[in-house]
Amino acid sequence: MRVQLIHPPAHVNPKALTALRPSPPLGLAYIAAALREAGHDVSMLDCLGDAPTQLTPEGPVSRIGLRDDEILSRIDRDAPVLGITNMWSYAWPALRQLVSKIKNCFPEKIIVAGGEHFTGLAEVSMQQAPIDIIVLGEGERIMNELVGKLEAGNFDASSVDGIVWRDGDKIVMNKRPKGSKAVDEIPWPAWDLFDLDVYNEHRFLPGTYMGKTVPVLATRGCPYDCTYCSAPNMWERRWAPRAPVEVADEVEFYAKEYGATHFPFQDLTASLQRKWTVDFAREIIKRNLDIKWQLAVGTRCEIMDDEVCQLLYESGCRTLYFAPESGSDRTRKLIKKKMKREALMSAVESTVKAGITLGIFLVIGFPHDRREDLDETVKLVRELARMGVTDICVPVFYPIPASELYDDLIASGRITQCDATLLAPMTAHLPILTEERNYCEHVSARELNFYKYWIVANFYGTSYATHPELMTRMAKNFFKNEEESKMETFVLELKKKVLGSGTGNARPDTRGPNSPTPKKRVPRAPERKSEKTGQLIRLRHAG
Ligand code: B12
Repeated sequence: MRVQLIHPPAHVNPKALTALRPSPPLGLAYIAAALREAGHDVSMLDCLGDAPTQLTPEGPVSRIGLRDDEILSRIDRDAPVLGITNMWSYAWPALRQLVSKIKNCFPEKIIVAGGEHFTGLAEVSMQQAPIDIIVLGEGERIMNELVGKLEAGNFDASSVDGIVWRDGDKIVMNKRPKGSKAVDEIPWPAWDLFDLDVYNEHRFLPGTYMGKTVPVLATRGCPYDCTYCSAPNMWERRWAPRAPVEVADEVEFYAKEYGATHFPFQDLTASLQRKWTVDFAREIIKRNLDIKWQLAVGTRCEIMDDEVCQLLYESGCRTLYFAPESGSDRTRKLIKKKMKREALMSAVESTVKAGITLGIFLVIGFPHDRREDLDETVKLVRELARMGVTDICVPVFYPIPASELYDDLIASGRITQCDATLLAPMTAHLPILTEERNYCEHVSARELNFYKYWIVANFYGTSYATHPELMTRMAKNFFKNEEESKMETFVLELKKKVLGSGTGNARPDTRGPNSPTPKKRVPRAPERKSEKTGQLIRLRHAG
């Protein structure tokens, strides 16, 4: 069957104080690869990659990418199924308008949606836009079963586990299949359907930019149940690692076939098992690949001792982020972080000693936070700075759909299911927090603003006073346009804003509705054979 997948435009808040940049949709690239392996004819409409410098103000945020009329003109007339992704709920208010326009123009097409947002707010999304089917959670197996059955005709939606569909006016949610541990069966992402050179050129990539980049994923899910995170709903509380050899094969393939030298991992938490982490590092070292990599989204710290960190550094790992979220034992307990202070401090020591750039993720203003909790965070960041930590990130808490705290705040009536709530992540990095965006019961927005800047000043003040070499490095990198830390990324993004990187228009549509795959740079991933059976590795259906 012919399927067109759509990567919507990105949204940024031009006033936000953040180093975050859009990035290529790894999840959608996996869906494309799975559909292609099942024999379907897949094309990709990359609304960001096709207009990376086209900035369109849309209320409090700005869109980067194609405008709606340009997107509609690029819809594949011959594809009966359109698949659309959305990872971030803050993008939904804009995206639902686009979905409605697509359905108005192409009422006969089946719109299938997937991604973190749709998994967290499936019914709401179906009520607010003419989506036909939502695939919940991990999508490869469910999407293959769905499209296979649509192609076979006589489609019975109730027979596909893990989808939400329309039965007349009713919205029906089928039961979700159990997540599979057989992650090595999943075909490598179809990066050949994207122009990753464009993402590299604009540094639209996760983490700090350290050279020609391809994002990768080594594991799926996370066994923890932190109250502010939606991962338990998205992936169940499972952790499924790929075989270290498999991940190294993929990295080596991009290094050899695309000349990539940098690999940000998008895992929720890759370094959960000491043995897996050591085996992976040794696999990379054995292959003598001249690469750099990082865990761009944060990872658990418990296994990080001297031996592990030295091996990681030797294998090219240059940046890690630990996420204690707070210096307060009370807060960490209440958010179920299950991270002991001793484990954190010893991991920090080993990581810094190995020469790996370390950043720390913190959050202030959790609903239960008190001044004394925030004071603990102030003390913690001073100590971390003295120990050689390079960066901190301190957004003010905002509720994420399908997380425990989100449901609590809805239940208590503190928030309602509305656009303002969804847009909260977009305002979390604004210079000043206002009371209506403050979800903390014990500390006012004015005080939280004070604490945010007091924590940042204490960290960077102590850091540069005790590690002046970090300032010299930043100055050097500023002129070389290089970045080795979030602060350096932030400063370079400011430079880009001030010097103006120039806004451009959409790239010419090289695809014409009838040419499925345009010329791309990353070659198509090879077919893989199982070492044991010699058989081609194939994705088997769920259940
Ligand atoms: C990597 C990551 C980042 C990276 C880059 C993300 C990127 N573009 O790829 C960075 C660090 C930039 C980032 C930033 C932020 N992130 Co983030 N991020 C993640 C993380 C940890 C992993 C995403 C990932 O790669 N997963 C692996 C792939 C394979 O999974 P997937 O994308 O979900 O795709 C699968 C399914 O969803 C489904 N699927 C996906 N698309 C489609 C389409 C179809 C048609 C179908 C059928 C199926 C399908 O199938 C795929 C394969 O199984 C997720 C948590 C998670 N999902 O695991 C949080 C997460 C998405 N991030 C989150 C947030 C809030 C943010 C920030 C807003 C935080 C902040 N305030 O700054 C910023 C926003 C940045 C921005 N640019 O605007 C929240 C979003 C919650 C929500 N509902 O909005 C999440 C869920 C974290 C959490 N649990 O709270 N993030």
